[in-house]
Amino acid sequence: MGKLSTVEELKRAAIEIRKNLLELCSKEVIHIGGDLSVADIMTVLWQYQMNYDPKNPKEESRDRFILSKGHASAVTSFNQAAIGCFTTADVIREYATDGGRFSMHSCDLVNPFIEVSTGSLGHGFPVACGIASALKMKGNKTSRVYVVMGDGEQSEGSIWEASMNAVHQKLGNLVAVVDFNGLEADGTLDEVTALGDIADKYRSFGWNVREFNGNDIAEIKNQFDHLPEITSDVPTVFMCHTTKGKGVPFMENQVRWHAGRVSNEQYEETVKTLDKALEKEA
Ligand SMILES: Cc1ncc(C[n+]2csc(CCOP(=O)(O)OP(=O)(O)O)c2C)c(N)n1
Repeated sequence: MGKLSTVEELKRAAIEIRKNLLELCSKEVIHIGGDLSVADIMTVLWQYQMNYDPKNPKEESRDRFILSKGHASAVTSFNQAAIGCFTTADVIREYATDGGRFSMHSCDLVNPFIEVSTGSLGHGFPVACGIASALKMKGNKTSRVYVVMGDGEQSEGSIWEASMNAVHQKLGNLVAVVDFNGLEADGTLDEVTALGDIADKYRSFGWNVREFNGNDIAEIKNQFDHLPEITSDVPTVFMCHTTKGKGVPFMENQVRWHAGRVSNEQYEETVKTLDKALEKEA
């Protein structure tokens, strides 16, 4: 338990996260498609990149994490479990129970490892920009603010208002991640609200844009390794091309698996697939 350092370790950790997600998904409805698409990014972020002490979640020098696509709460919880915030068994036992710490959206009232409650799309990103701005004003030079968004979420107007302000405020301590899986809850991006070239939009607003495969652990790690200085003047956005449902063949690129629960047979089949993937990485 704790921080990992190599691509090989991180690849195995991401498969373990997927196994945990599927176990939970055999008991409860979760947003499995978008949890799986962002699983590799979240594994590298939580288990390698972030400066975060699970024993002291309010330490001033910590990195901040905001899940703007708040429905990906399960993949967040399992990664927080992996670094020791609580246990994986806690997440599975308490998920969606009355008063429990874990549910379909993350809540800061019951879970001290959540900076800000999210779930209403388009809200987490402006809050993250505000936190980054406040840290900068306070002269904090140790903390980055990481915020994870969906690509469908980019159709919220608040995203673009905040993205202009982040450049205006010179928030070099801000790292935004867009989980670009091409699907929303009800269809493809182009069917719901076509957004054109999202990366180009950020570029035109003055962001440092990095576009890469968000299911490639080595590439994700490489991009985190080469972030600009926290004290730089330009915010960074990772435009991560991913596959919704990644790692579970019958879920990949299927709108139907935005959210759901798997049958016992589907669960058994998936565990075999993921165990084979683990053997390959051994
Ligand atoms: C303001 C708001 N409108 C609608 C929803 C319902 N909703 C939950 S997830 C989702 C689709 C989001 O798509 P995307 O951002 O691409 O997430 P991903 O596909 O990665 O899960 C929608 C519309 C919401 N949570 N908030």
